[in-house]
Amino acid sequence: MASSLISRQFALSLQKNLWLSAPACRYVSKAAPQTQVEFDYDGPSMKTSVPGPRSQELTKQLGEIQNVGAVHFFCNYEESRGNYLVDVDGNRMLDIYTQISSIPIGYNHPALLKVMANPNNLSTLVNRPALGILPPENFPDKLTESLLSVAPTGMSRVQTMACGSCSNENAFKAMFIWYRNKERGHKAPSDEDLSSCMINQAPGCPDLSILSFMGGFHGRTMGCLATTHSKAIHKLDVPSLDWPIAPFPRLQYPLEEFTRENAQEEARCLEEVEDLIIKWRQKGKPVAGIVIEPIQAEGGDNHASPDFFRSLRNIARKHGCAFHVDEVQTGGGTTGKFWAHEHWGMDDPADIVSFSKKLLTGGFFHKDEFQADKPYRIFNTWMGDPSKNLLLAEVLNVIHRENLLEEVTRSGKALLNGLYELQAQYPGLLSRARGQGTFCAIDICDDATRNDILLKTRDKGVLLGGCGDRSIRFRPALIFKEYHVHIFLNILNDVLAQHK
Ligand code: PSZ
Repeated sequence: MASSLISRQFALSLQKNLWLSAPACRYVSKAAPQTQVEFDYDGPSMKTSVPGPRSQELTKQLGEIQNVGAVHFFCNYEESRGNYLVDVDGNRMLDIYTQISSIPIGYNHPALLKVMANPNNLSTLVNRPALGILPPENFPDKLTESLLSVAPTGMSRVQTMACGSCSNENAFKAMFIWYRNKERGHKAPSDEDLSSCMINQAPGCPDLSILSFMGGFHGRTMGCLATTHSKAIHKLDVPSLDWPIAPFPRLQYPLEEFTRENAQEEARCLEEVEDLIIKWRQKGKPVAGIVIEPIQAEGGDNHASPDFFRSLRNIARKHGCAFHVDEVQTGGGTTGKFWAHEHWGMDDPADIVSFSKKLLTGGFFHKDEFQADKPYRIFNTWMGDPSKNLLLAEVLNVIHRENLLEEVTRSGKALLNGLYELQAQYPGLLSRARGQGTFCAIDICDDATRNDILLKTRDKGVLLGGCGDRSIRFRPALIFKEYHVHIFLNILNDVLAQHK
């Protein structure tokens, strides 16, 4: 009885989403400027403080089943539209966090609902294949239409995966396989290789390493976790690997005002990278690959200059290390270019680029030589999800049709300028405003104040996230326009004024 009720409710909600299209939304007139988001609401609307009573009730219920310590509140995804997330207590919040930076074009975008409602797509939604062995007929075409249309320079191959960690984990394996094949002169593995790997011993399981950066985040699975250095709570009690960790530049902002000091800091870090590569080779644990985020996200929105990345890429090449750029959080247009590494202006930016979040499917692009030499070496059951490729193809159409990268650049400028102004107004509270596109952040004087500001802005209808020790980060969808920036700045200003 209960299950039939749930499935009926589910069917009704699907129907409502697919066919009745957004009864509660406010459609702006067709004569409105192009930059309006047509399926958006017109502003936040708060009925209770957050979490409201219904959220609290549900948290208690879920608490009987799972750990709910991280749950902020429960959502009503049917009523959420565009830049606004609606919760189960009827609060409507301007969402500048977007499910940890993973909603590309807002909630319930009509173009995506249409893809879902198309009967031709039903079999892709219903039958999830084991893509590595039994892909559907349209799979090569769909990959070409979606991921390959945004392939980074020099890369025409892509492997899809289910999530960001899974993508990085497999990218690391691809780098190790590449490195060992190089060392073996592309000959077949020896019997000793094959027997020793079965008991986790060299030479089959070689002592190779991946160099990562302090403050980096690359996921929570065991291999990725060895390269994640953003918070102790992620790593505590989990055995790890003796891999080198280089310092990531700690720059001063605004970057234009501190070019000399920042160049010195970057040179210091690059020198350390080369030292570590040499040290680990001498230790018998050569560095097979270097992994880095274009902007360290979880670790506190730490930036580095295009010069830093160009030099780092050269160091990798010089020492025979693969260069893996983790664009899980920076990829998909939020910095004003589709990939953040495009800002470096390089012909050969990377060997591997991993993605997830805004790309809807996880995966990694790679150069031809990083394709594993044999099938089943980079493999798992699902290896992605074709329904996500369908949605991604449509997301890319919308980005293109609505010039969303230009829009991101425009609203990003308005956001950063607004943050600069607030920082000048509240020098004791705010500092280090920084960003690229709408991928922005600002520091608050301390952790407790940061958390207090996050709660107060949420109660006034703006959803933000923290990162690092005391930063607030901004991660809106690509349809976040200048007028959304102004709604947000006014609310933040009110919260800060009360704080003074
Ligand atoms: O607390 C967490 O587990 C979080 S909070 C934000 C993330 C994870 N980001 C995921 C992420 C990322 O930002 C970068 C640069 N690389 C890899 C990952 C891992 O992706 P998922 O979470 O999909 O496994």
